[in-house]
Amino acid sequence: MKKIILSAFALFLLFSPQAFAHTYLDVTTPANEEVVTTDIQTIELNYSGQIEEGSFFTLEGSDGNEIPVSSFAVNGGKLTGHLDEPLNNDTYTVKWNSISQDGHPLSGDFSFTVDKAVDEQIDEVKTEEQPNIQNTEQESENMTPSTEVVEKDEQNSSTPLIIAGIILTVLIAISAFVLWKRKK
Ligand SMILES: [Cu+2]
Repeated sequence: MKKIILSAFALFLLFSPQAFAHTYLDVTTPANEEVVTTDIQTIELNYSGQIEEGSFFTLEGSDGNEIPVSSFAVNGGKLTGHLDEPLNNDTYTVKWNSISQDGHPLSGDFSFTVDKAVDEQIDEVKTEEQPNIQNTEQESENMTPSTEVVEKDEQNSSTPLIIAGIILTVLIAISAFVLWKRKK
């Protein structure tokens, strides 16, 4: 009976190492399968216990190419990797290798996605704002043509159209004023 209990205990030790002094990966930033929408330049792995210096991870893009990690820092149970540049939009896999305080090597992987707003969209918003400002300065007559321009996204060809619109509006205003004065 004792033998059975002992071997059961041994099996338990073998298959559930996490329950003992052995360290395991607890929380990561970004988390597994997280979608990050901001610039990210550090990846943090928090373990259940202390890990040894020399713990590291590799970072792979969806094409399998490795993104260099410029430096690693081990602080108690925290492994931090710093990147030279913010990550581009892609899905990344972190393959980590750490040494638990009890000397056991640990490894595993997790992945996350970077999905930031693209710069081009910011530029479009900026150029769209300009004709709108001109609209508010004038009367509402000019609203329709310039909103059409914005929808077409033709930034370069929109400028002469807007100028023509301004001239037209001014001409209409002048002739309306002249007509109104004559009637008086
Ligand atoms: Cu262990």
